[in-house]
Amino acid sequence: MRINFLTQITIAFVLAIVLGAIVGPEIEVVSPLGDAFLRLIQFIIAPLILATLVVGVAGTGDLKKIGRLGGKTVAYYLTTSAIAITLGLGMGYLFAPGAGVDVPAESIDESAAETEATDGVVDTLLQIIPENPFESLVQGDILQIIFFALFLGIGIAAVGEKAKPVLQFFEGFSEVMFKVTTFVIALAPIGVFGLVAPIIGDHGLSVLLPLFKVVLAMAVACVIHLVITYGLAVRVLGKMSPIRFFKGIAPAGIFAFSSASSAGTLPLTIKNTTENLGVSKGTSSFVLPLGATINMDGTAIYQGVAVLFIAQFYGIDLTAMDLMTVVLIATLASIGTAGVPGAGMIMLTLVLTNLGLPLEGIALIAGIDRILDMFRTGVNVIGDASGAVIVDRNEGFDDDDQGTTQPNQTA
Ligand code: DAS
Repeated sequence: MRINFLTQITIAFVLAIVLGAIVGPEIEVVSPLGDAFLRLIQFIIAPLILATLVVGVAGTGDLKKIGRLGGKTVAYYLTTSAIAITLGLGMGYLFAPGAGVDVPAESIDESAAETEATDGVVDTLLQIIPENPFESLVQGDILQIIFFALFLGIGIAAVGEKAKPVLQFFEGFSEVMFKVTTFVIALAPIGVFGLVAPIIGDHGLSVLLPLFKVVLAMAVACVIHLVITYGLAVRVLGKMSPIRFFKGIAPAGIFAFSSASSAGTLPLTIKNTTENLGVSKGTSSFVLPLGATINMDGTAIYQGVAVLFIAQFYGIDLTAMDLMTVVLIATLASIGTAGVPGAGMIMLTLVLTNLGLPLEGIALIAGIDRILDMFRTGVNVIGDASGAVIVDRNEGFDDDDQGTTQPNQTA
């Protein structure tokens, strides 16, 4: 009998709590299982981002022809993602899920707690430009890899036919990395057990209380983002009643919440936007796959809530520069997050690494990651659909009978 992933993770989480509470600090013996899982999710980040981002950008075809549409779509998606991460940080401060948990100082890895001295905004932004992209890949400098992938994708799209073999390589590589990601995520129950049990063994059951506040902070931030950000956007930019929008996209939203996979929901997202929201097939088949690849507002919210929870849990104060770094990285990271279950947790290691926060913090929320993933995927998918409505109402594509696409007039 095959136990589904959610049940597996739940069993692993409960088992870790029970055994951690019974055995106590000696349960530390299972921690290599957790360390191995953390290393696994770290190793797939660089190739995953490179592949999915190159395909996401280049896959939109000849940018010259649809530069304006692509630019508007990406601009809208990045704007809502930046709003989302700011919301997540705001709720993280409001609910302060990790505050007040007294973690003995010796359990903090001083080196991890040292956040790099920031040299100011200009230097931080300059650091994104890679001097040698292959060195960035070797070093795993994700922001430089994202920068490299964006330009590679644009270059492939601009060259067109001659670059087809390159695009095909990255499309194949992207599929391979999606598959490897699902293999790694399938090991999550073992990883969760190896990560959570030692924490309970060392700190006792009281460490679980903040988790309820994490879910609450996540849920409130998601509802605000859905109602305010998307409600206003479809009303003002999409000239559509928010009630009609949410009713029309509800089936895809519910499936996304249940499946925790944007990619898996994509066919239903396209069906709902074309049949219920009047978006043309030309626009939906351009904007939605792009959105499923680069637009992950729910994941961006999660990064904000999770980063603050972990920083508060370990008693690390984040500076304003750190918060700006989180917004930049989480917005860019949400571009490279694959639309598969658990991908957001993989991206969290990238944000934590860049901030110098302890990766062990992931263990604290790994056990409830699937619950958080349901919220973030639901928002991801509804955000993609809001982009399709807005782009279609402003400068979408009509499927006319010559098979070409003509921008349709504002409704
Ligand atoms: N589950 C991912 C998705 O399908 C999002 C995430 O893991 O953050 O959108």
